[in-house]
Amino acid sequence: AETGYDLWLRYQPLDASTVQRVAPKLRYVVADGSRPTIRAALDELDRGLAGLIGSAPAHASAVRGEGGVVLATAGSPLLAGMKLPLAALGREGFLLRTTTIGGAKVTLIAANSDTGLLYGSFRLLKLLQLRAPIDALDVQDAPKLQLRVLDHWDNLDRYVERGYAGQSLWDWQKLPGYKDPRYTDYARANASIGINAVVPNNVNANADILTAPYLQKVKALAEVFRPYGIRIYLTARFSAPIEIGGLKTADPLDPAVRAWWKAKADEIYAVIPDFGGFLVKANSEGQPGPSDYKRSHADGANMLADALAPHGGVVMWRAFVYSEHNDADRHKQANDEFVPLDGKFRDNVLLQVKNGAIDFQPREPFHPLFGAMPKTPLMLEVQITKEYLGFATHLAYLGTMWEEVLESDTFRPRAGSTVAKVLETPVAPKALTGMAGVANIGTDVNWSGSQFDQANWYAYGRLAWDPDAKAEDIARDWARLTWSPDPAVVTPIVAMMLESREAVVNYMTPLGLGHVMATGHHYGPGPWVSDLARPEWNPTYYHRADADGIGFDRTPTGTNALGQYAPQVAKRWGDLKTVPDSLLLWFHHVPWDYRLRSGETLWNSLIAHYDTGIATVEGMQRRWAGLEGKVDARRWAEVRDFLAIQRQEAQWWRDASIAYWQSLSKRPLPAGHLAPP
Ligand code: GCW
Repeated sequence: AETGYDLWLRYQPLDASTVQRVAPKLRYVVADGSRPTIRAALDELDRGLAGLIGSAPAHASAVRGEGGVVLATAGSPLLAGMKLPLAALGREGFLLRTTTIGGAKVTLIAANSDTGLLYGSFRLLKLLQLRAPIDALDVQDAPKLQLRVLDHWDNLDRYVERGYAGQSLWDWQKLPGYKDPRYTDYARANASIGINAVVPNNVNANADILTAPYLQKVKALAEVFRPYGIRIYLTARFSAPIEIGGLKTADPLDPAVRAWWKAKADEIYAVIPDFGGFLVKANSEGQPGPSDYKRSHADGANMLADALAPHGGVVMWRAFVYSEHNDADRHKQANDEFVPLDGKFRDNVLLQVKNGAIDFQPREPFHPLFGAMPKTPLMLEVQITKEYLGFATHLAYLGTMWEEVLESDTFRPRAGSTVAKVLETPVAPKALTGMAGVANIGTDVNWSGSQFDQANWYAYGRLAWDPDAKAEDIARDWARLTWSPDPAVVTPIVAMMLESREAVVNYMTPLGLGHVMATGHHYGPGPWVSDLARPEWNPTYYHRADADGIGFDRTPTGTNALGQYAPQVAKRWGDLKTVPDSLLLWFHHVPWDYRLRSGETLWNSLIAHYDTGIATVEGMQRRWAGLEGKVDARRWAEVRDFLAIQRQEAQWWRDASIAYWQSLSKRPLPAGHLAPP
């Protein structure tokens, strides 16, 4: 039965005529299977071709006529005499070419590293899954970012913070003795989309992960991941020297603390020689950090960076920092904190910045730090798990959301400097680049809690590889790989995916609203909540609605968070004549009767957006109903039921939100507003 376990690597049999066409070209593979990563590539080619064309290829040590797939790294005698543009591919790129070796027409996969060959093998299989012709291949590809990271917010007791797909995959109790084969399937899935770094534990960190027994368990995971080109990183709890080191302080300038971290790094590298480094959440939401000792974030990050540097490790230091002791608009706090530190971090530190300044809302403007720290490598952090977008039950394809951020023009240093360009352009010749995604993966059979949430894992990998990729192309590939190559299936699925995120925005946070979710779980509506201990956790802090109007004035008459953006951005978003409706209430406080550029009043438009959100979900239900019998029954029924939940809860969002707004605005519901059934 279809469960979704195979993700986008289903390798379903090709139809007979396609098999006729491609099978003779893929009869044997020439590769050095004694190298672990090439072994992984061979295993995948065996598995994929067995599924797709009905038989695994033979393994050969030399070209022996037509029908060969040849895997070769730079310098291999197999490539003698060929002029290949390998230099342009970097360490992880690959090329895929139909060419002639020893007089025989073969399919060549060439790269500078074994990982490149693995990526090329996955690409060949993907082309076959997509029924693309493989007779005259000439593909060349390389990732645009160096670190393509999955961050798991998994606790050591297997509870996943903001996880909606079951327990943590990592069964620490059975590690290191038992390496669940699922870890290998996880690594395969990641490698197939180019993810090359994994942080298995939560940023709200438990220092125990850094103790000797846990390092043995981490080592076992690293051994599974290594052949797949994936390095393991760990979150470092800033107070670890006190908690597991027996020191009295964790002050980053204290010599004993520095020595402790250095010794800890040496210990980790003795166990895991290719350990990647640390991810750190410090002085945020109660986590310990350098500010506890009146030291800067640079002091904290640099101490860890110095401990890792001799081993080639890096520090990913999170910019998600705000404090209840700071009266400034939360939107401004990270910039206030970090911009003055530009240029003060070691070369092996990256600053990891969420896509928006608040917190993974259904829509946020891009974070003003992008473009504002020209001397500091910045990573984008996105949330694949849908904490604020309806968990796993609401269908929301996030490719379009991330594309919106990546395409945003920061105007820094110049027009056209999109967030994608900021990420892709190293701040110095050898500087680090990267992107991180908070994983949506757990022990559920379908990995991600729903069939469609697999698309978000997939899209994240594709965008981390190429931040300029198009969300629609990614959705189409995913739909074809995951559901069916039949255009009658692909077209409606892609349409659903492309409209889905805006539907969520419409029924949860229309017109630039944000952070109006109920407290704690963040699943349902709670715009009325105003009594939480920390003011910046209250929805009322964000929407500022009262009898007169609604919205957060972040222009110069308000908090002027807009002043943290480039002047071109501040001007456009700060002016009511030019701010897009989609960000109106994020930056402006306006009266309920304010006229939008469409001529509609804000009040009527607000109601219309909620209605549109529900209508879009109903449209998705209709599209899905049309696919009954065209996709397997089990996955189809699951999606149908989830859409029904989403429809019901979209209405919950609308009705609860409107009832609350109406208690303030005292405006009548406009004619034509969808009445509750
Ligand atoms: O989105 C918020 C979440 C917290 C999370 C925090 C963070 C890991 O509500 O659960 O903690 O962000 O990103 O650190």
